[in-house]
Amino acid sequence: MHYRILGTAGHIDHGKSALVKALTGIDPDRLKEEKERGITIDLGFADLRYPDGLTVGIVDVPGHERLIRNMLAGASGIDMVLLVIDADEGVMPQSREHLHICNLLGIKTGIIAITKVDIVDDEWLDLVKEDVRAFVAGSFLENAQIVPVSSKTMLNIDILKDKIRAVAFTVDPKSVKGIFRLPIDRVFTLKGFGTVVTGTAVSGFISLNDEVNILPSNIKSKVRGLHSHGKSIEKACAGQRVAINLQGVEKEALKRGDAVVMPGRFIPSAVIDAKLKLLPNAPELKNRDIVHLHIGTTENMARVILYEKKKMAPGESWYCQFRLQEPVIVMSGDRFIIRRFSPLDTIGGGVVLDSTSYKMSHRKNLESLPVLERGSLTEKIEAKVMRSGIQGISAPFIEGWIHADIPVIHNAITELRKNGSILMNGDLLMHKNIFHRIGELAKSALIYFHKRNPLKAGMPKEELRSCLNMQPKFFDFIVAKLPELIIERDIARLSSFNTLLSQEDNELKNRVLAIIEKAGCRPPLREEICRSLLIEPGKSSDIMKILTKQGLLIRINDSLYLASSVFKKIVEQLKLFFGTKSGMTVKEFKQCCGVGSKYAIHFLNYLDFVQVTRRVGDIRILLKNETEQEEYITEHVLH
Ligand SMILES: Nc1nc2c(ncn2[C@@H]2O[C@H](COP(=O)(O)OP(=O)(O)OP(=O)(O)O)[C@@H](O)[C@H]2O)c(=O)[nH]1
Ligand SMILES: [Mg+2]
Repeated sequence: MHYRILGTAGHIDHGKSALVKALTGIDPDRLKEEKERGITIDLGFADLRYPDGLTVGIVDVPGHERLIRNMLAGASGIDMVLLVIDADEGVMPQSREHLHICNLLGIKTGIIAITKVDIVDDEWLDLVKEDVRAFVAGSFLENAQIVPVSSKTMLNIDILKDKIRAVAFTVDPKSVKGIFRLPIDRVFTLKGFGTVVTGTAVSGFISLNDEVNILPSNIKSKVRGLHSHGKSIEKACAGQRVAINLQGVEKEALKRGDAVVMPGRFIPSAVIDAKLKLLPNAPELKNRDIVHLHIGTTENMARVILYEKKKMAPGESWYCQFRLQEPVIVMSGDRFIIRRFSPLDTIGGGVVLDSTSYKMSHRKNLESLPVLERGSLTEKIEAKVMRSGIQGISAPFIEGWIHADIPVIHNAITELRKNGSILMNGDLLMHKNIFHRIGELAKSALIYFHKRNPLKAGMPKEELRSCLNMQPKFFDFIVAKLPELIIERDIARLSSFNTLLSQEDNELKNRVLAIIEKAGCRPPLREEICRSLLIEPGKSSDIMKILTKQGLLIRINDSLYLASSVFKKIVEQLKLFFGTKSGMTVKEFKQCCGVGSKYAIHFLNYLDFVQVTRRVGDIRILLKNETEQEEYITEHVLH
């Protein structure tokens, strides 16, 4: 089966809908008001089926100048255009505007139908043909076939059908291997079914019972039913007009412009980088002007930030950033149209280069835009990973970021990892330049911290992470790769840090140690040391921490520290004692180790804590063998 989408285009009343009906037998004007007023108001749909398996879905658009927004929603997904021109009236303003729009949307091919030939004579028809040829000169329809038709007499309708078929096969089909996305163009309820949305599947495929997301409102749902071209189906793919019956979603929660997508791949964004082209007859566009931005079936107000430019002249192309009023779901490579407010007309359009951009400095953003415009897929992905900076970007989001087949995206990522351009942790990607920059930033943050806190073992890890503004998972991954950074428990320090202790503090540290060592089993409390050496309590704490960390002191509690050498002796004494006895009272402990009453309970509690001894009623027993004790002490105490 082959699927293509054809859109009509042309001035009001030129016979677009009548021609669709003549071609397919389906009247695309389905609304009561449309029938009454004889004009198309909203999009109409029909399909043209050929015996060889080709189905051309037709999107019929309104020609009225005030209804261009509906026309744009319809034109966004089309592969080819059927430009309709009234033989009597010839080229009119919306013939021109629709042609411009199709040009800007990057539509590559189509057919021109001159309608209502039953009401003009041959001579007039020849003049109109000449006129039309001149009108499309220089556009993508320059060499398109011109077919004179009458929907009233059915003249040349079969010929037109054949020509549509021939043109359809010259168009590349939409990719089934891309990520599934369907911009919604209609929402309605069907009795007995519930909410149904329709649209053109622009990439990928979808099956019955698939989980889907509706974005940007982030609604989770499931595909309860699928219809395409009038038939109930189990699987729908890119290029098809699709109706999806969504489970558990109210009609009111959805609107044209939302997108049905595969979960976990898309990020709604209100900041979009693009290459914009102004139409030759457009007024100049100034930096920060506000425009109507139409992408896919979405319509939004947006401020245009021109990169390093104050204004754009008619006919000019340049890079810009759109800052939208509401987030949208679009992909890099999508086409867009901009319209101004008053008078309301189309002034330009172009292509999205980064669908989820950032409000960064102009220069930084601008640098990578030519790559995002013209680079290979691998280069574009590298540029995007670079742009995503310190936060990185996950590989599944790349699938929803750019138009490309999923396997091709993953090959590109593998290539970038192999050549060292990007790092990957789980599915999170980071550019090597950003990694180096984080290394530098972390280093300077620690240098600064150590300088200001020379007695502290290092900076709390969490503080460093938040100062670098990184996600926890990525932070651990990155610091593990930086040899000059050491993380011990929850503290980060530079590997060279010890040398940062000032000479004065070093001397102080040695004096504290000497006092405690000299006092043996009766060490002064930290507060007493502070008083005798005139040290601030905070500083004394830091000094104790360093000494403990260096393995020179044992911390019994916040006030009481014991020299490690003395502690070792106590343990040795205990073992001698337990060589002959199996239990020890507090009194026996005091006698055996020469410890005063003031300390005995604290020391014993500590010995229990480090599992040298255990308290059983009023006595202590020896708990572990020597190696076990040493291992336990090194692991839990000497840090
Ligand atoms: N004589 C004659 N009349 C036609 C032909 N095609 C369309 N008409 C008439 O032209 C009028 C407009 O036709 P539509 O098909 O509604 O025009 P449209 O281009 O769809 O108009 P909008 O959707 O409102 O832009 C209707 O009254 C049609 O009957 C034709 O081939 N011959
Ligand atoms: Mg119509």
